Amino acid sequence: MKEREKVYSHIKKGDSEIYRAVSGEIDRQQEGLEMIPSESYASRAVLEAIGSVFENKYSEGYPKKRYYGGQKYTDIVEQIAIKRAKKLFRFEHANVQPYSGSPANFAALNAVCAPGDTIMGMDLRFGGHLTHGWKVSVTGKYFNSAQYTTDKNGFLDFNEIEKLAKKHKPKVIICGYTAYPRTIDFAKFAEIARGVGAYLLADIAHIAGLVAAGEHPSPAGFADIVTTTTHKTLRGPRAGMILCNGNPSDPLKPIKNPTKKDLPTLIDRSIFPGMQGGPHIHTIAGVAVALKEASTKEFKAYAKQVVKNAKKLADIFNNRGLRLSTGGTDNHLILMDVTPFGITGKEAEERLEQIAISLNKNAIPHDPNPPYNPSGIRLGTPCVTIRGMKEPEMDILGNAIADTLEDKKNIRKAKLAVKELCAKFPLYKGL
Ligand code: DSN
Repeated sequence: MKEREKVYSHIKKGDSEIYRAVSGEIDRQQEGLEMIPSESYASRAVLEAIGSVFENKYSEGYPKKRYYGGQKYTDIVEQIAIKRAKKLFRFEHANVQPYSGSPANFAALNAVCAPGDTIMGMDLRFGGHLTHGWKVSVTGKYFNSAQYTTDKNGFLDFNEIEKLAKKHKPKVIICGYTAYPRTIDFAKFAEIARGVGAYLLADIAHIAGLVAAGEHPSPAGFADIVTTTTHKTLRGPRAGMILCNGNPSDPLKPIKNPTKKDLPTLIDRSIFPGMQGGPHIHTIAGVAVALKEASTKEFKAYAKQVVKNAKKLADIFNNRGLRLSTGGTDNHLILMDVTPFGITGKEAEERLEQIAISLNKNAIPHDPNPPYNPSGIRLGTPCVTIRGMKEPEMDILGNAIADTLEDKKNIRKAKLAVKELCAKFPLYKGL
């Protein structure tokens, strides 16, 4: 029996429709290249943890303070995840219960803001996230949202950010992005936040794996609150975390005039009972496994190569005269204006799908086109790096992408190049 049939034998027997979909998705992931920069491949150990019997367990509350019985092993798992998160990211407190990044962001804001308070994050169209105060998000409805943008080349403009902070006096300034290819200067943000008495929230979802491995400066020592997902460069399951400094106090004791030292309590209360019910302990088990993996030297080597690969791709694109936002990258992602090819981001995404590369259309800073049909594409290197690809493969890949964007006639040859790379760098080998 093939390993796949063995691993999924119960679904195969009990629900052939879902088995076919699972099997099809394994094939799709193995036979194509994933270049969406917010995606990665969880290890088999992480997959086993999230598929474990912790799935069956309710554990509302926090370790040693639960509302249900039978918590001997859930407490062990959550405490291990907390301990590993604190150590890896160098913060004194970690809440590992957020279901994902969006709830983590809302919970962090809800912890320190009352409805109507002002928050300030980057405009979605420039690389911010919905939950950084964009108008259709609850964070843009529930709070008063001021938004900053970038300069004309796509770089953070700290003069503008400081000016806006002084004007709007936000309670929270948010840094951290979904489409920013450059290093974030957390020290500069902290200075601006201090100057206006704001909390600094760093959403490091995209770069968490790079931060863990020392490939991007850490927000530790600068940000008051850090939010992150665990499934992007960090390579864990789909979940979120919130980090801050201090120790939680008595959960039942009211806090009259909260200060920074109350952040752990405020954040814990905001997650539960504020926003969520029972934590997904099976996912937290996967987070714990991923955090252990992220502290290894193999992970450090992966994170280093992610950045090297992105830089190599950017070099290839630049050599071929393609237009990159900010002119290149310092991290895992590249934002490219595809309009010089006479196509939009949507068409570029569709064309690259034909050569089995998944990436996403994306607005570029100061984009004249609407978000559903923007001028750019966003691509990243975590997944191809996990498969073992290095600079020579980026050469092949970069040229295949550029050829495809340049002329539809090149699709056949580019598709073959991608197919060869997939075969040479297998994913979940044997599955
Ligand atoms: N959806 C994520 C991304 O692709 O960047 C952000 O949450």
